[in-house]
Amino acid sequence: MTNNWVDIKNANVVFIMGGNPAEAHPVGFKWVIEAKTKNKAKVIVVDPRFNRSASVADIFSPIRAGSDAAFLMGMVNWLLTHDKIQHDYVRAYTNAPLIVREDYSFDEGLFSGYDAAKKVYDKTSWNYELDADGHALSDPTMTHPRCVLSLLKEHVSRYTPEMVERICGVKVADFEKIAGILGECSARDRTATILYALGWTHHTNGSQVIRGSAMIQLLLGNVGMPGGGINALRGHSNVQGFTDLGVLSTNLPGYMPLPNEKLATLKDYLDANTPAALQDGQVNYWQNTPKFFISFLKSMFGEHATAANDFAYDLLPKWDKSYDMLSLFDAMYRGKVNGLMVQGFNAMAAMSDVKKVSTALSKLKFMVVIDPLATETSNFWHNEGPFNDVNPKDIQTEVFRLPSSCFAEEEGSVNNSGRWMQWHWAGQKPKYQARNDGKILGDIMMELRRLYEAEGGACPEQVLNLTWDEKTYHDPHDPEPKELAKESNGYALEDLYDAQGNLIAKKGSLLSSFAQLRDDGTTSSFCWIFTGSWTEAGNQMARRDNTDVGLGSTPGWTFAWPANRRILYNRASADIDGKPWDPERKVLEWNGKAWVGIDVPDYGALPPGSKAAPFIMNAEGVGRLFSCGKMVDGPFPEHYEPTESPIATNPLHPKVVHSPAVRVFADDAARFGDRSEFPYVATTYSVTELFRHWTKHSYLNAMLQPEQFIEIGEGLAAAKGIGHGDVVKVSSKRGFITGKAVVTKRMRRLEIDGQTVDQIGVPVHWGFNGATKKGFLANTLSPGIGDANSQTPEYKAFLVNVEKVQGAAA
Ligand SMILES: Nc1nc2c(c(=O)[nH]1)N[C@H]1C(S)=C(S)[C@@H](COP(=O)(O)OP(=O)(O)OC[C@H]3O[C@@H](n4cnc5c(=O)[nH]c(N)nc54)[C@H](O)[C@@H]3O)O[C@H]1N2
Ligand SMILES: Nc1nc2c(c(=O)[nH]1)N[C@H]1C(S)=C(S)[C@@H](COP(=O)(O)OP(=O)(O)OC[C@H]3O[C@@H](n4cnc5c(=O)[nH]c(N)nc54)[C@H](O)[C@@H]3O)O[C@H]1N2
Ligand SMILES: [Mo]
Repeated sequence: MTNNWVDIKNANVVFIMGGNPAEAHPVGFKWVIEAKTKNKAKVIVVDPRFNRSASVADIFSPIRAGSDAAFLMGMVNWLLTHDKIQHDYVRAYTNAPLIVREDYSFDEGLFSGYDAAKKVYDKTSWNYELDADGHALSDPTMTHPRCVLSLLKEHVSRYTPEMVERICGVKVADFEKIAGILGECSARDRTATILYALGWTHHTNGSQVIRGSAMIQLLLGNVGMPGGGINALRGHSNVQGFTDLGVLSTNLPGYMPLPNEKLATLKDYLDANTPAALQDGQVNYWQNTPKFFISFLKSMFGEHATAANDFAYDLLPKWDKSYDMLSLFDAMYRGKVNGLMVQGFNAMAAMSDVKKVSTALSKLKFMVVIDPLATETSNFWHNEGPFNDVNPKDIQTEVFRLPSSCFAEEEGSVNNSGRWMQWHWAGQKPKYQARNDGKILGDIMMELRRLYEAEGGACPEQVLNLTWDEKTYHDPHDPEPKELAKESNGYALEDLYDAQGNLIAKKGSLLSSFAQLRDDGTTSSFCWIFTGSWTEAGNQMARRDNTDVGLGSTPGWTFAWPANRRILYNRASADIDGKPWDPERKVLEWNGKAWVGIDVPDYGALPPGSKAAPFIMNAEGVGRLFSCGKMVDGPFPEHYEPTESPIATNPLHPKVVHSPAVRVFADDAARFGDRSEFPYVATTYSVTELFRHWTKHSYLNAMLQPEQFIEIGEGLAAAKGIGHGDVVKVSSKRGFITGKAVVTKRMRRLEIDGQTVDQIGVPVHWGFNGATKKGFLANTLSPGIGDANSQTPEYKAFLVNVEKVQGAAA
């Protein structure tokens, strides 16, 4: 989230699309209700289903799953053509005035630079035209034909309300009503918050959908504002911490990339990841990459990281290609992986295309599962009849189960969607043979260390030089969460002085701010964005002062990264002179000498009038309506049909129907179905009563939602002779599942491109283990293809058929 849960109460409009917080975030949803009741906020829900969030919304529109990019680009077009944008904000704080290179183009579904043979884009042309200093050319009048605003207008002009209706099935009247309400938030004193989650991310163009929403918020002047922002409703209670700590195959902590094999030296890495400012006078915060990265290396390798050996850069693994889950399981499927460690992950249930996953797991030599429960993954080799039709004799994989504790049995921090790092304490000790994850990993690590010490082997220094040792932890077999938390925060390794020669941190003390980090090996920090979370003043995450300093902000409650900032880009809540756009919604104000207000200002002491713009993490300092360099599938979002589409074409450009930059694995094309055999759109989602695939092991939850159900609209049910409670078989090209039919008005028929389209709802929680009824895994149905940027599987738009199972008892 750019903002935080409590801040939702400050919104005038709550726009919920691709998320269902009433159901998946029922506690946080109280802030939506607060906005509605106390702030008279309008709540809008756009979802394939009339869901529990929709039940308290002022406006609901159904939409075809997988068509959100068209809706959002339609919204951008509507805001631009109706002049509902915050002009001063757009001119000063976005890249709308910047001029794009002459060789950039978009034609019939393809951006410039496409290599059809390799199915990848060369992104060179997706950039600004630069002057001799390397700064982007700009036209403050925003009329230059190649300024971002002009190109954007042209790009979205195809997305008329009629085109939105044709692609999404959203009626023109509904669309215009929603656009009218959002458009009002271009006023300085009105804000909309956007709440989204998996309904946007689980698509082949999911990242672009989210960019689309960010573009709307920039045009409305809502980023940095209380009651505004782009707010991802994060999943597992600590999945925010997961990404913060870089637990993705090509990432490092603090949103730094893990080096790839082309970056052979420290200098190569720093050159590639330390941007130069793209406009004069910008903060360009990533210019500090060397400080963050070298402090990270010091935290990893301690005294073994010296200036003379490039701070042990050589010991850091380098990636050759992404090892995202889809490619890892594909490699396994092709017999290229020997062993797998699975920690807190139920791959059989959670990954798409279960049949491929179980085939993949059966080709391993061994698998170690660290989990408190016996899951479908640790039991993948069990023959469960129709639900898991395998022959254990065919499976060679040796499975080891290491029982772990659960979150309530250990202390630590949990980072919520609003970036609040909240410390919690263990409720009880792990029972029986279960151990905390730190203890399990500690024992494995120390055994590896012992073996490398005893036997040597290839590059033993990668293990032996790590700071995972007696000097760092009281017991390296069982590092304590508080030791790890302090390591993340970071230490002064020498006495540190500021430019005036004042001592700012004594050797060995905990740092209080990432501004203290150095690139000369005198500081360490495992995750620079966490610096300040555990200082010499104590554990800042354990603070529990809930004094409201205004607008619901409680800076004394826990610690929010970065720097305890509660609203990111908060400098943008004030105009270029430092006056709040809306005096009623004052976060910061320039009082002539300093920034004062209720939040930590985004760029230190720089006064208004300096050239620095609020989007300090971008080298150009402004928010990007046109994305340079980062996205792999285009600088503007574009609608592409899902891999399995219910219509024959892409109404926008029939020559390029699907995302041209999406990755398809060799054998998988044969695993995709088409609309002649599988005419209905299926989407998947969660229910409140179950959490993913684990609370089905608890009897109370199992009683509330005992078995798989399938939501089917009344029209389709009538046409197929399906009654409420009948057992139905839902099949895709990849397999079938059965479940009880819930025939409901909540799923409506849509008109898409002149054709009737029915959608089917498949909640995802059941399987063949646990206290619920034994059943199929919903992901038997979903395809193994992912978002072009993030590789998140396309769980939420694929094709199925549905039939009543004759003779089955209701
Ligand atoms: N009770 C409970 N709470 C949970 C979880 C749980 O399992 N149970 N899981 C947690 C996790 S890990 C996560 S990531 C979050 C997920 O939180 P959410 O993303 O809110 O959960 P979902 O139910 O997957 O999907 C949200 C909505 O997206 C809609 N949708 C499906 N396809 C599309 C589409 O193409 N476009 C649009 N606009 N909407 C679509 C679905 O109908 C659903 O209403 O919830 C967390 N909270
Ligand atoms: N079709 C479809 N598929 C989906 C989704 C969807 O919406 N539709 N949602 C996707 C999303 S957003 C997510 S996050 C994934 C979820 O995928 P998973 O994370 O695989 O799902 P969980 O069932 O939450 O599995 C987590 C496991 O962690 C174990 N566990 C709990 N606490 C601890 C602990 O302290 N230590 C250890 N070692 N283990 C612990 C639990 O027992 C459980 O087995 O599923 C994805 N799959
Ligand atoms: Mo999730």
